[in-house]
Amino acid sequence: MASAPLGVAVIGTGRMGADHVRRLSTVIGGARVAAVADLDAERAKAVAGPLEGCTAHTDPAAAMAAPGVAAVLIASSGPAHEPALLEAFRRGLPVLCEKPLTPDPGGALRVLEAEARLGRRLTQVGFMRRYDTEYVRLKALLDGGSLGRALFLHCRHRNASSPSFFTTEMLIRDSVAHEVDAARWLLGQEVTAVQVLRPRPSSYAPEGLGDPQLVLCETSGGAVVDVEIFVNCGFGYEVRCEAVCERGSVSTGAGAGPVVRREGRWGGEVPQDYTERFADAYDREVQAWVDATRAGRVTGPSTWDGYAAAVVCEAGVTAQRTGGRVPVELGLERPGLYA
Ligand code: ISE
Repeated sequence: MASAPLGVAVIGTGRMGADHVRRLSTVIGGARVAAVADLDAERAKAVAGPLEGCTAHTDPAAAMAAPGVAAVLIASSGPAHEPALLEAFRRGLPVLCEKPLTPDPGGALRVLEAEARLGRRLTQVGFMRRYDTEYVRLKALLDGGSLGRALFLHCRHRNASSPSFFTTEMLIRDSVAHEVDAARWLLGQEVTAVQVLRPRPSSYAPEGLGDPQLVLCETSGGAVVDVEIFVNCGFGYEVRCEAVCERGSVSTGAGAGPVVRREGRWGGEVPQDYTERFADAYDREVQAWVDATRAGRVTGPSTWDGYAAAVVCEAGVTAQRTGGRVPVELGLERPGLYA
């Protein structure tokens, strides 16, 4: 493995991008932030300022061209991912791209085709649940076979509140995208159909936001996945998954924090957001990317996984609108590059 730290250009310095800059600079080993880009020049400068040798840009391409950059971490908003990915491919730079790969299947397909033309993988998609200790154990138990075949995944995905720009479609494309990837990965199956049930929105949901919803997915191996998505639950951040199998069940996300007994009551804390709940998973994800990149490899969730998630989410958005059961057509076989 090369000894020089990997110089990373971080594209997007909002909440997730800034958290990854902190992680690359102070938590994990073998990397440094060589450049950052953000449409907000002041924000980019503020993030780059304390970091030695880090330049600030408003143009992602300029950040990728900056001295010392050997890899790219894309953490800008979903619609900005496609041009940034294509630019990284043009420069032959390995990429860690936050989810969603792109918000729409058309964009994901163009990215897939561009990577296929290169004939090698350059992209790891930021589905960080695959690096969460409990999810990793859940997968090992399912793969081990002692519980038999998985029949159901019961998932709950709750955010304390949603940002002001959040739309009803984003409940699927931005939030449930995680469960779509987790289900495909945990079960080793594709999602074949989606339905969405929409209760009367919570009176605490922002005007016009259809929150919460229940998303039902059928899979190629005959399992059913149900996802409660509730992005203004008020009390905190909660992600749970229970796999019900033929001979037992496994559940994750119950919260194993310290339990306090005081004045006749007992209780603990609920994390308030994903950067807190999945902090360890993000650390492992980014460390795995840096290690693989320095060793000249690309691992983890691929462009194919990002494409498949985008196609399932598109079906989910159609199901939101129509109220019907929407079959999922991936439209192409998994290319050999992603075997
Ligand atoms: C956000 O973008 C994430 O990725 C979080 O994990 C998810 O819980 C949240 O709903 C999304 O908006």
